[in-house]
Amino acid sequence: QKDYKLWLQYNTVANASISKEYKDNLKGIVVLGNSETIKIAVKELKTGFLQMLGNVPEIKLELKGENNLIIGAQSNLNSEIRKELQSNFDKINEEGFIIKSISIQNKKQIIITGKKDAAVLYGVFNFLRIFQTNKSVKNVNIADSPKTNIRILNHWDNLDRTVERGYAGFSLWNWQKLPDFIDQRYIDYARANASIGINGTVLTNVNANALILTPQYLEKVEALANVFRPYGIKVYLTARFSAPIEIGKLKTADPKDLEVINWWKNKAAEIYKRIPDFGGFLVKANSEGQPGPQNYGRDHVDGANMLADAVAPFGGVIMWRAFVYSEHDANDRAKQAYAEFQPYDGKFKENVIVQVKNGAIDFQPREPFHPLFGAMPKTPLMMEFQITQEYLGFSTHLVFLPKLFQEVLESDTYQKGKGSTVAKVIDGTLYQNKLTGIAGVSNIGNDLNWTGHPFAQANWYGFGRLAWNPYLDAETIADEWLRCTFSNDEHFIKPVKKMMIDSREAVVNYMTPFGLHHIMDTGHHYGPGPWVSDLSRPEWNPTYYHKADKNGIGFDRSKSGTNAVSQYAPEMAKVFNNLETCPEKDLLWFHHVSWDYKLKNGQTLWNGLALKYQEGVNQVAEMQNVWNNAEKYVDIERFNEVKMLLEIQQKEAKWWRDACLLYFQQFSGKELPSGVEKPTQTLEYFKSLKFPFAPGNG
Ligand code: BDP
Repeated sequence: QKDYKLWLQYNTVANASISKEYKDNLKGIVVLGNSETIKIAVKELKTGFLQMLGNVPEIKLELKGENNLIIGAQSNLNSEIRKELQSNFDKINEEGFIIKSISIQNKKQIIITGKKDAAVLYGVFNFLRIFQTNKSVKNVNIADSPKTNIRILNHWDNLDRTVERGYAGFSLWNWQKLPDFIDQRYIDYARANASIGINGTVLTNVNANALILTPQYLEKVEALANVFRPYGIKVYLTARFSAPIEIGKLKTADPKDLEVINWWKNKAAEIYKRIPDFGGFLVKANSEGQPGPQNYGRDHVDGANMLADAVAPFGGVIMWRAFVYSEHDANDRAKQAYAEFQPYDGKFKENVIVQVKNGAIDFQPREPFHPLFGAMPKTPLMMEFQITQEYLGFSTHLVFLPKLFQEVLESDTYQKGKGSTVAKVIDGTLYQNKLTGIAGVSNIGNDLNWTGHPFAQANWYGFGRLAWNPYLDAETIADEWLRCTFSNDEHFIKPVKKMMIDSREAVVNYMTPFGLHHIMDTGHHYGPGPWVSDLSRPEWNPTYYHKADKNGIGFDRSKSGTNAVSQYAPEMAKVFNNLETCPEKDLLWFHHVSWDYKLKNGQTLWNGLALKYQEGVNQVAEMQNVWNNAEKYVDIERFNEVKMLLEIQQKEAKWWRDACLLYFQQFSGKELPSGVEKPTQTLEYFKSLKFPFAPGNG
């Protein structure tokens, strides 16, 4: 099944001259070193050569002859090669790799190396990508290092194998059969991650279960860690703050209590005894009902630092989430994480990194960047993106997320003057942080194709590539992914790449144009629910976010409103605060705007809004066109899958348009402008739709 192979299809190189070039330049493979990781690298090369070129070059254990591919870590190279590559080694970090044409004793060779074996493996995957994308290997000269330390997937997987916000089946982790049964899936998962440079995985849900920290489960975690290790992937777990009570039989989980402190120290020692390279803990505390230090009158710093002390002797880290909003202050949820965390700047221990979602609310189709980025110069901040499409049509809608990720990473915070982009906060260059990272909430499950939608694989891929290099652009990523996953034919690449790039704006248009947000239906977040107003906490209700009334629509976060703009650097605060300068894409995020407000193109807001919803629908129709024309370049199974999914997406884009416009029309009292199709159902009908078994509801 092609779907299962992800971007590692290794299709035959169709272009004869390129294929010949590869064969001429690569007649043997010289393997230096014999670790598990190097064995994996060799196996990968064999598979790649066989599938793409039809034969495997001779494998040699020492350097003989010319036109070899040499693979091995720096310490295994002979002194001549080491000397030759010294300046390249100076440029890379511990995980970086070198792929280079070199001449040794007048003999031409290509070498793949790095400072450790895992880096060599990264080099091998990157080298195979050269074949996959049909690029030349003549005079190849690449030295590339990841720009962040922790490149990690967050699995919101429960121990019963349900996946919170998971739309690709059940959890990969078969806890019942572990540790004795090693599913091939674990190996294939590790391989796929290594191929894009992901080096960590949090196995369990942020809404944590303390049982994972019991010996019965740690044994299973250890088995997974053993599988992932040779691929350069560390295992992390979520730590339930009340675990000392729940599984430790203590009376409290107060982070200042000596018994509690010791309990965590012992727990850490127990874990590291099994898993010496255990990564550390991810913690959701005092957020949405999760226990935390505040239950004991302590704060986030007390909680995080206590855990940090427990894992520090073993080199572990604590990823402490800043996703907090209190039910006692519903004035503006967007302000709360900043209000609570910013004052803690400089107070966390060295091995704590604060994990911040890309926007201040919650993984919406579009949000302005989170105001915490750049605002905590003395604290390492890590990005949390959501790869699973909780608010973007689940794994049913084709949305290429790297476009969203790039928009966030490129945003200028101005916190240290112009050019203080979010990417520079994340890679540590803005404030010289040593600990850096990017997390992606995984979209992976046990569906045959891993991610539910064949194109959702591109979001896993793109996340990994951006975690490695947050400055990559989405087009480059789409281009690579398409070539590796489907075909190198330009007639296919060009239109389908454009379709992917445009897909992000399409979903914004048909769901939440002009900065609207959180108007999805209750609980499961599938489909429109702008009318929902009966949830127990005000800030869970769509009506809280759009605030539509007869005067207009939007959340006033300007100085005359909740003043959330003041959490940004003065330059950005000014831009967002002023109706004239606020980017129209964020208009209703920051302003309550009258229905008659004139947009830049001269339309009224009401007409503009309606036309945007229509544009989103039209864009999906165009995506269908593009895909139908791609039929001859794609295998029938994947072609049909995507075709059917796009048909659903088209239906649902119309559903979004009609439901939202009918609902908002009650307030605007205006006709739909020409160019917008008339709804075929009533508002009552849309309100009556219920989805009791929507997936991912935890
Ligand atoms: C929200 C999800 C919820 C998560 C929460 C979180 O609806 O399932 O537990 O975020 O990130 O987006 O903690």
